[in-house]
Amino acid sequence: MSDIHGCYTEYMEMLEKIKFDPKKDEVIIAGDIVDRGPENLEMLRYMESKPESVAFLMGNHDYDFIGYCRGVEIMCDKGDGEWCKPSEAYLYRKNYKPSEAYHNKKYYDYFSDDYGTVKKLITGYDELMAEDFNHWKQLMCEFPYYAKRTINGRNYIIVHAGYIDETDFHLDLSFSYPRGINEFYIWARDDAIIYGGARDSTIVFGHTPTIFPGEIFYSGGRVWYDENPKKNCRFFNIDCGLVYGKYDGVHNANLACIRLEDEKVFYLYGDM
Ligand SMILES: [Mn+2]
Repeated sequence: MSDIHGCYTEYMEMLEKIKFDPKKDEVIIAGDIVDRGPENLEMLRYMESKPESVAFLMGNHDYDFIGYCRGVEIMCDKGDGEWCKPSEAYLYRKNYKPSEAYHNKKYYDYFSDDYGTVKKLITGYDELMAEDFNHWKQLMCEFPYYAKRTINGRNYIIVHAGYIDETDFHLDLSFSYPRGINEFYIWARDDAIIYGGARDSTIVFGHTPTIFPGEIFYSGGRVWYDENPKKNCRFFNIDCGLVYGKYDGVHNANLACIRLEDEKVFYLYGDM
């Protein structure tokens, strides 16, 4: 699965649907567990619980969230080696009055929080401590950028946005991804299939939802598939844009789960 984006309930419904058994099965979440959706804390607590036989991979939203967590730490630093509570940080900072709390944009100078996730966490859950954000940061820093599995003789590479071999990561690509190949793994769009892939492999990725007409991966909210015969490489884009349908009303959005043994795709909505 990929791109859960704070849709914990739907994620759990999918685990039910596929009858996930951690004693026999493995679930790989191909990045982006937070942002956009409503249940970010539930996803973060789930990650913290280190669920058996569940692998988390790095997504661009997880990567950014690491930075936001660092921002919370800085915001909460009282300067005496202690952290204040995030919800009370304004009390400890010069030039901030309680009335300026969360609604004051200056308060957020410490991190960008592009999707308001941190703001919702801090304002919605008074019990959260700076230590929680520190812990999430540490756990997410450990997320690998891709996973490789060989199943029934097929080589699968699971990654958030796109996979590329280091030998194919040319100089001109480094202008698009100046921070290096890890940036390709979590940010690639069309490049995922134009330059990406790997010989004799199947790439399973998400990141760009298949629900927006006109985009290269458009597939009407179904899993998108293509092949590169030159590399004997196959591509599955499994991000069917769940969060856009659930909370932005986009038609045909879905959560997909691909079972690699037989490449059967399970959809949360509809049974196609
Ligand atoms: Mn993404």
